[in-house]
Amino acid sequence: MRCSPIILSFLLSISIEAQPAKPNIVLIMADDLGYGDIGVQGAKGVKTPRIDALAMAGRRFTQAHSSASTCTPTRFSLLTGRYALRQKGTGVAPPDGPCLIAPGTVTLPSLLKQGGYATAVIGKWHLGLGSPRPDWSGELKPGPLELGFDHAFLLPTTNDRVPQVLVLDRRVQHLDPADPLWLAERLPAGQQQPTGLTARASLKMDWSHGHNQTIHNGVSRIGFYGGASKARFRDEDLADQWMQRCESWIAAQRGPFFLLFASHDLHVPRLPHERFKAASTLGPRGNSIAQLDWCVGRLQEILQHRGQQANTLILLCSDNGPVLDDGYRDDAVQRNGGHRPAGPFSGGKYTVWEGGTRTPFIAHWPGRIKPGVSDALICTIDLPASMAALAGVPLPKGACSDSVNVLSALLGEPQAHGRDHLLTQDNNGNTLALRKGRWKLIRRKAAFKTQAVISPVPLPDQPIGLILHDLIADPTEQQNLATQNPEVVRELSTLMDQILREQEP
Ligand code: NG6
Ligand code: CA
Repeated sequence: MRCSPIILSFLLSISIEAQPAKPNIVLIMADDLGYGDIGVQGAKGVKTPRIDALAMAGRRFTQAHSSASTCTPTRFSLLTGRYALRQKGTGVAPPDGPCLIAPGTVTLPSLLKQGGYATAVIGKWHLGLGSPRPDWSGELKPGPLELGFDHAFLLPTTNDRVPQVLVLDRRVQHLDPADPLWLAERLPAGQQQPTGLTARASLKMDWSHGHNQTIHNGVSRIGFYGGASKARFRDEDLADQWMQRCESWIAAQRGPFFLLFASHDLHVPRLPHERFKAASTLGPRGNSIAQLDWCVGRLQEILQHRGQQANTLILLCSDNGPVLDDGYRDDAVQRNGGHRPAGPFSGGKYTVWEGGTRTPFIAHWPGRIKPGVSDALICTIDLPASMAALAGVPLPKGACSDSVNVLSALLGEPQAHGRDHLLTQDNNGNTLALRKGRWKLIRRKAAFKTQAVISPVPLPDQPIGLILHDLIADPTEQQNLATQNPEVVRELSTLMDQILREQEP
């Protein structure tokens, strides 16, 4: 049968319309933002009106976790859908560290790319670049572009680590070949330059522990570097530069897109733009929260301006729990007042207590996600499986095997449920926690430094070994119920061992 071109184009348009359009996905991952650091979850001394509005118009999750209590392992799992403890060397990445994810690995962006998405990462990377180490004056490869991102505009690690330059796709932006960038753990022999130790009095923000090497922008950092004078940024301008890049990249898209905006707020050194100087009563830590909130609003404006707001799923979460003094004297402790960065929970960054990984988590998609609050157990590691499901991309066999498809919970569908259980870890996986139902088993292999812990009540000294908490009766994790509940300990230990034994297929 012959079909006239008019009928054919009519039939084609019906079939296109019958296919629900794939939404854009904007994933905002904050840095060190605690459960209690946003207005809707009780923040005091800082206002987060844009984040609060996002939460009110979307779904707010009260039992969402980052998979680890530091940055690198959480981001590793966010992209790969694999628990970071399965790969050695996934703790906080050093300035000169190699790319931690092997090219060819199935990742969150590679899955979305397969589903027809354009993909970009803008902000903090902290997963290493290059192999066996970054070639700062050449191509920084492998990196995000080998892992499924079409575009990258990045701070290589953290801003308290050298170097203070931005990476545009595979190269340091504005690098003058006549002024190459060198980087070292120790100051090379014969090289003279002031440090946080030798020129401490000149610093605009003093350090409290570590962070006393190269000085840039009046702030001393971890590690040594030199050169690249035209490539260096001012910390205070980072958020604006990232927002400009988000805007231009979004404007260039003609089909569905996935943008990972990995904010550096509120990681140390906390140097938000000067216009946020008086944005909170908490000092730089609160002012950085205000800057993050501004970015959330700015992204929404950008989407609105392009007519993309209704068709965009915005997700917001943090990479790990909060910390007050993380190495700089920025008054975070002195000006904290009655604010509870981890909300009602114990512990914070570096710990597997709830405060270390219980993250703010918002899913917002106008017209599609019914506003509300959900207590489904979900984790940042679940985004590869969930976003692949949203994009209609089947997961290749064995890929992202620790990632659970929690899309129905994210969308707030009836009968939706989150995970059955969840493993969380500290930086290197020396301390693990397994959550299942009301129970949480902590397995602690090493003594724990408590310097960074923020808790509503002092935590008892906890032994190396097994600790069992009932999170319903004891949400602040005060009591070890292991001795009274041997059968629960046995069940959760067996499950933990089973998870740890699972290898790459
Ligand atoms: C620690 C740093 C801390 C922070 C952290 C990584 C010192 C004393 N402390 O080693 O300031 O940079 O690493 O944070 O150097 S994260 O959020 O990227 O995991
Ligand atoms: Ca972090």
